[in-house]
Amino acid sequence: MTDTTTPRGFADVFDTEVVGRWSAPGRVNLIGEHTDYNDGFVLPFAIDRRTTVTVGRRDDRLLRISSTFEEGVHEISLDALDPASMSGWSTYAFGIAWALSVAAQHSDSPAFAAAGGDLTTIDLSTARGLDLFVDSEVPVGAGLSSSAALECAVAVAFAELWSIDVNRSTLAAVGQLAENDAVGAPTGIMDQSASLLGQADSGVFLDCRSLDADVVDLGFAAAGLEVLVIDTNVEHAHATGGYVERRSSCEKGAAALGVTSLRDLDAGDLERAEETLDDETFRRVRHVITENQRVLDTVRTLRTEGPLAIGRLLDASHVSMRDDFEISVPELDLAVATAQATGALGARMTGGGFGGSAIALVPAEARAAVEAAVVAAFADAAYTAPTLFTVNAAEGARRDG
Ligand code: GAF
Repeated sequence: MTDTTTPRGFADVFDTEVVGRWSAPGRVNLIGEHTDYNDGFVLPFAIDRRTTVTVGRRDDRLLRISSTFEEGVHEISLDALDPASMSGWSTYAFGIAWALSVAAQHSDSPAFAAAGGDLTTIDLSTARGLDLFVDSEVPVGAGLSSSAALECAVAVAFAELWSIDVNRSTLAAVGQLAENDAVGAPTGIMDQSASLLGQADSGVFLDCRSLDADVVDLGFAAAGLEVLVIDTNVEHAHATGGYVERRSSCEKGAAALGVTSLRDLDAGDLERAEETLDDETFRRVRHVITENQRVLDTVRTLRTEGPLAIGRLLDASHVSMRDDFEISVPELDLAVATAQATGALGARMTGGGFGGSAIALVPAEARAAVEAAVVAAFADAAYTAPTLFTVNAAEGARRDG
């Protein structure tokens, strides 16, 4: 009799020999939302939920991929890497191979230029094909970057197996290129950077213009704090609607104010922005300006006073996203307000918005009460039950075996 509880594995699908296993984490953004594509600051951390890819080497030029979450095998030839012929979830993996193959043509793009390195050394012309089997603990659609986790696990596997010698910022830029031009989502570079550069118990403080990344000790456990994720189970998407619109509002605001990007503005420009822009664009711009400042304030506060003092910055970030950037939804607002009212030091939605997850920074002894209150509030409002779990800051992409 078949044991239906055993998940499918590499050997159920492929007959090549396994040469290794690589994994990459999802991320929680502690603070700094919609600032990455404005050349601004972000402070995400990699989480202890990972996507793993088990790899076998082939003798031909095919990339084949399968997973625990969907039966069947997707395949593409390394001689015909073209986003137009990619579809579905495998685009995140095949898109990385495509982005590596065209990276040198993008060497002048701001991300590749900032990342540095010689992209002409990337040569897939003699690379052998691979069989890839994916398993993931990162929930899809929860705003925790399941797509970046897959991209980055595959990217580090490809880099090692195809002897591509580039730094991790360059791999993040490769991931962003795949997401933008193969998947079609005009996202920034935060998620791939967090997944590639994360370290245990630390945040990744990234300047998205220079790509300078600094490790910031979060010190949550030592302060008796936990990060509670409240996944609203309202699914979000980046390739459509609101995300795209917010990005164009920011570009419009920057152009009207005569700067390359909103990063070039600070609180001293708010009055001029209000006089120059229509009300909606002004509020989008104000979010980005104030959010950049909150990232800087959070990093400074973590380094001086410690994590017990950052709650009000998380709360203020949520208000800005709710009222100025307008990317929250009632379920996220309820999760945040309930957590704040029942013991969280601070709470905010995390990620692109329009659904997905909120995070709450809670004293360990208050966690059960916060969880119970959030579940009850969702039931009272007749919302779909949320999924709650805690996360720790974890190591970025790596070889596991
Ligand atoms: C999504 C995007 F992928 C990121 O690049 C970032 O813009 C984020 O939304 C909002 O901060 O996760």
